[in-house]
Amino acid sequence: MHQRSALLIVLALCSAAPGPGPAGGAVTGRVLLVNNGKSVTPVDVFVYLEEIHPKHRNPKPGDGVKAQIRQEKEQFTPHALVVPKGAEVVFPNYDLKEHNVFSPSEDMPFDIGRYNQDKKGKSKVFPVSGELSVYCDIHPLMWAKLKIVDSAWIAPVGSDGKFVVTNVPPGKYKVTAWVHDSKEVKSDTIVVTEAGTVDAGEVHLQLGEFKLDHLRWDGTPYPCQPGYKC
Ligand SMILES: [Cu+2]
Repeated sequence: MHQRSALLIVLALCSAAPGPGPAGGAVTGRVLLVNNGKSVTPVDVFVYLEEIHPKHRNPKPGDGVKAQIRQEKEQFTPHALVVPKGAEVVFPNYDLKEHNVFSPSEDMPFDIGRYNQDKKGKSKVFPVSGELSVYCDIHPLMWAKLKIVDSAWIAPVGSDGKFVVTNVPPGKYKVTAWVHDSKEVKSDTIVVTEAGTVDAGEVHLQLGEFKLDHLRWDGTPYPCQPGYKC
């Protein structure tokens, strides 16, 4: 069981790049996170907007966007992050010990190697949409979930369930609510007008089952170590 209460969301890191042009409108709403029939405090919950009539965009919504997941106190922080397609995610190491970053994801497996304290960190660009788990090849309890979306309009959900997405160009959208290991939920279609604020209402998101059960990059089990049952 992981410690949701201890998680931090670095809000500024995912303030995805609004495109050039007018400031646009805002979208507000609320996410009700449900676990076993009861509402729970939202942690690691995000929303992003999907266009009803997507426009072909070049560059990608995340081109030039940098986000960060730290390695600190033998944890990845934040544990969950949503970034726009094309974004670069940096993994600085703030510990005085070696860490690694890899993902066994079927669609986007990667391993950026091991490195000791390095506050600049190594990074990786994520050019396609998807969802993947990120681990350390040395420490089995280190985990993060990364979601890459074809959207420039991403916002974290507060502990009160509320969210605000700003700088949204006029048009029709659906709000998608996401928390890792769960199915996404979409709102009804909303219409954003220039400089206006539209309330998307409330969406109910069912919390999934989190399992920290994975192998190392080479497919072998982790060796026994303090705090880890092998
Ligand atoms: Cu590590």
